[in-house]
Amino acid sequence: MRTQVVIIGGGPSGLLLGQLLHGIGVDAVVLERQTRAYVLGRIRAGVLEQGLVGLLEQAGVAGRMHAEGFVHDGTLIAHDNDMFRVDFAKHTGARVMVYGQTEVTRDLYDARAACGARTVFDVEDVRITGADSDAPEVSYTVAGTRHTVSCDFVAGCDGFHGVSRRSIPEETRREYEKVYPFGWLGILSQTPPVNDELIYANSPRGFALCSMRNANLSRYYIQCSMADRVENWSDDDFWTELKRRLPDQVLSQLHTGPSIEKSIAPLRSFVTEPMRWGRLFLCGDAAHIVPPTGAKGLNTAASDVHYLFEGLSAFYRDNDPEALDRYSERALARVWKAERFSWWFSTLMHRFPDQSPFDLRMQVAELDFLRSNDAAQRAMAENYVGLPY
Ligand code: FAS
Ligand code: PHB
Repeated sequence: MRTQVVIIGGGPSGLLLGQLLHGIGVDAVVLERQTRAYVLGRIRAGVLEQGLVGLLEQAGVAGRMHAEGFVHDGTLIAHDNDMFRVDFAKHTGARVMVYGQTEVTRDLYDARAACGARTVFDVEDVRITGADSDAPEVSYTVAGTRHTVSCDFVAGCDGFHGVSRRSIPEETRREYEKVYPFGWLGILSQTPPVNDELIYANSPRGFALCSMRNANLSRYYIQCSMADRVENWSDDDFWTELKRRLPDQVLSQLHTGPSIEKSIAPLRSFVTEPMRWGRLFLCGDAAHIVPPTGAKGLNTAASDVHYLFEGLSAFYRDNDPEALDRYSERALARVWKAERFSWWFSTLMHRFPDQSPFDLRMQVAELDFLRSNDAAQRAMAENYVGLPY
């Protein structure tokens, strides 16, 4: 088989890149390890930056998002049994879109199927050869048969546990990692959201987040121990603990109910450099991970796709490799700013096991500064709605 771009990974990064390339007549095949249903069964991000909204519009897959998503002008920060609001629209003129990653991925899969673009599911043993040549190849097995695809470029969109990053020689890679000493226990419940905007809470018992997917589907998270297991948490235990972490003023609006999904996610910051090796380009979680506190994971994958799409467009349209040659530098400049914001917000909102009394006073001072200072709120708002591409 032959194509122009092989995209490894059928998550949001790979699908968005594939849809944008289709829009300019560049042929790409997506290789996905799982089934479509499995990919769509994963519950992940919920907040889209303005940049990602724009890319989905550019890809022609923004219709359902605009019809069913929620535009949020700000968010609430809860601390010491009180809350204050950070007004994104006032400080930046921009907003965010609350629309689940699952729905973004569903819309992208539907669009890909509708335009007849090739997606191969259930692939195994994907291998990249010749990435450091002008004729890379990707081989894989599906239903017991081995296949090889020759191409111009390979987009490694296969997430943190994928094969692409590991295909770059170890001596070429520089990796940076920070593992946080806690995780997030998240549930999805068919209940009305507790508030019409998100609530991020720093409480003496730990972090909590109140989010949503629609008027009758809520997403909640509480900080939990790394040793915690989902089976240790009944729904009642979860609701009881969540209530202990939220201000009294919202408890009367909290609707509890059975969880339809419950999972624990570890928190880490991770970056690999460079994000390019020859004709292999890494996108999204294949290259970097952020703690979900700042809602930057999916959104930083989107900016990678933007830069890579710009490079591939210039190459195929004008035979100009310059934007491809600058891909890693441009993507990493924004990746590190997303890493910083995610680290800052996670450090501000969580309780760390080894926190000293001085550390706690620093958190209180930072929260008071954010509560009372326009410049501090503007800095947070600019990062939250998404720094420019
Ligand atoms: P993805 O991991 O989504 O997709 C990679 C795809 O590649 C997967 O479908 C996988 O099956 C496939 N793949 C892997 N190896 C392969 C191989 N060898 N061959 C072929 N295919 C292969 N971000 C937020 O902003 N907010 C959140 O609340 C949030 N919560 C998260 C919770 C969890 C448990 C996780 C893991 C991540 C969370 N994230 C969150 C981050 C998440 O949204 C990612 O940033 C986003 O999925 C990145 O998209 P992709 O880069 O496409 O990677
Ligand atoms: C979510 O709705 O899943 C969500 C929202 C904001 C975050 C993290 C997760 O910072």
